[in-house]
Amino acid sequence: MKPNITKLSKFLSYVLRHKPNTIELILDKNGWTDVTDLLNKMKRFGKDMDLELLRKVVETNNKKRFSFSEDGSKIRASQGHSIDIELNYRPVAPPDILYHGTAGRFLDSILKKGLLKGQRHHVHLSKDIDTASEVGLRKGKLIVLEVLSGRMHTEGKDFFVSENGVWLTDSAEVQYLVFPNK
Ligand code: HQG
Repeated sequence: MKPNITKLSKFLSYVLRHKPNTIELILDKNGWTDVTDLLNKMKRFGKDMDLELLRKVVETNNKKRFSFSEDGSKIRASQGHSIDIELNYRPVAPPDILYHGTAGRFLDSILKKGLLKGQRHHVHLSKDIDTASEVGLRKGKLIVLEVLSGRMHTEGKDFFVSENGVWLTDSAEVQYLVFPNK
C-alpha cells in the first residue's frame, strides 16, 4: 500500500509537538529526538515508517514543519509545540507589519484581549496575507488582522522567526492590531 504522507506528517506533528508519550518517545529540552529511536518506536506502535520515508515526509512538507539536526541524527518540529521545550530561537527585528489569520467568531474576544497564545508557546504570525489566509481558513470564516510588529518591537516586545519562517511572539495587545473595516 502507498504510504499516506499527509497522515504520517500529522502523526509526526502530534508526537513531536504535543504527545511524545503516545509512542514512548523522549524529546530533549530543545525538542530534538533521536531519528533511529523515533523510527523504532513508530514501527513498534504500528506506523509503517523507515528513514527514506521519514526524509520524504520532512522534505515534501508544505510548511517545512520538521527539521533534521546538521548531522541528520536528530529531528524536531520547528514550531507549534504545546509541550514545554525551548526552541532557542534568537530574538530578531520583525518587519513593520505581520499578519494573523483567524476566524470571525474569535473577533469579539480578540478585540477585548488582543492575540493570546492559547495552548501554544507563542502567538503565530505570518509575513504575508496569503499565508495568514491559509492559517485562518482552517478555523472558519476568514479574518486577516494586521499586526503592527515594528511598533511592538520598538516598544520592547521580542520576536522570533522559526526555521520555517513563522513569526512568533508572546502576545499582541489590541493597540497593535488593525481590524478589517475599522
Ligand atoms: C485565536 C499552523 C479568542 C487565534 C499555522 C487562532 C500556524 C483567540 C486560535 C500555527 C484569541 C488559536 C498556529 C483571543 C488568539 N480570543 N481567540 N484573545 N487570541 N485567538 O491553531 O495561529 O499547520 O493555536 O486567532 O500555520 O491559528 O500546525 O493558532 O485562531 O503557524 O504547522 O485562537 O498552526 O501551523 O489557534 O495557528 P492555533 P493559529 P501547523
